[in-house]
Amino acid sequence: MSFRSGYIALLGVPNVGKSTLLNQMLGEKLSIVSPKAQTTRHKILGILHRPQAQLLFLDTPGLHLSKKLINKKMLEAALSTLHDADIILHLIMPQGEFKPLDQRLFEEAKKLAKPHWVLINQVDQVAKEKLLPRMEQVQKLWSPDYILPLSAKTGEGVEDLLKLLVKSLPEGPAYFSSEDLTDRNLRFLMAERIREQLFRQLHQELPYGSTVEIEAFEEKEKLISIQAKIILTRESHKGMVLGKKGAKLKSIGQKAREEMEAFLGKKVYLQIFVKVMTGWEKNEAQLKNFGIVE
Ligand SMILES: Nc1nc2c(ncn2[C@@H]2O[C@H](COP(=O)(O)OP(=O)(O)OP(=O)(O)O)[C@@H](O)[C@H]2O)c(=O)[nH]1
Ligand SMILES: [Mg+2]
Repeated sequence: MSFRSGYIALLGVPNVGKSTLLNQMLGEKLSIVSPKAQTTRHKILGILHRPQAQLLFLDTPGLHLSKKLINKKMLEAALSTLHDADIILHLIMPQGEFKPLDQRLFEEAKKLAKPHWVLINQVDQVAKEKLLPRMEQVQKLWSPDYILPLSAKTGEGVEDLLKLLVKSLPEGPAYFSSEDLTDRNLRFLMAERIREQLFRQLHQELPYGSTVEIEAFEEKEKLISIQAKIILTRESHKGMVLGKKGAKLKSIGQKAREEMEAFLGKKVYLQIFVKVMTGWEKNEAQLKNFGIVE
């Protein structure tokens, strides 16, 4: 059997489960996940190594229309992956209305003549009888190359998807060495773990006006020492991030540190500072600086 490889883009509206699926396929928590929409802000490559194939997954920000610069840039970043992809995985919910961007995604895939697979995710959330009508609806709307029901959370249907992907990828070399999990560096991945806690532990709009930068990452013999900065867009948010007597920040730091230790397999000493930078999310140069714009 010949070796196969290629890029596989994970696309869909916010919260549908793209990052959860990426992690499930990799068997590793690479991308951050939260119940809030628009958790993922950057295009993230996740590499799955199989004996006869290398699958290069691109996790993307959820497709969402907004006038805000940061959201526009996130949408651009997501749609740009269409050009790199050999296969487009379009995730949808098992019930509910489609969004205009679902239709747009289908049209873009067609325009580019790329394989368009529809994944009905979160099937653990609905009764089995609901799946057939959903599949028929998708078939009528887009007649995609495949329609696969699965659950990114439980893993149901995921191995079948992987087998089909391996068969469908073009013949090609291993582009990355066998130890590589991603093209992102550890600083990025650790900053993401703090951002995940901001999404999980802060309310309403607060996480959307925040970002995280790693200022120092120092590997010592027995531990890794990390210094991070949470950047907020408004002074009034600082108190909410710190919480009463600093309790909220402590809890964010604690959980982020546990996640870091699980990923790095080493003890972590984490220090977090909070800084206000007004309007960073409206400034293209800053968005570039934080890696949201390439
Ligand atoms: N029950 C169930 N929940 C799921 C499944 N997949 C994802 N979720 C949950 O849905 C929420 C969103 O998951 P994410 O993986 O962050 O979704 P996403 O598409 O990456 O979202 P954005 O990055 O915001 O675009 C989380 O609370 C997940 O635990 C699934 O198959 N079943
Ligand atoms: Mg995501």
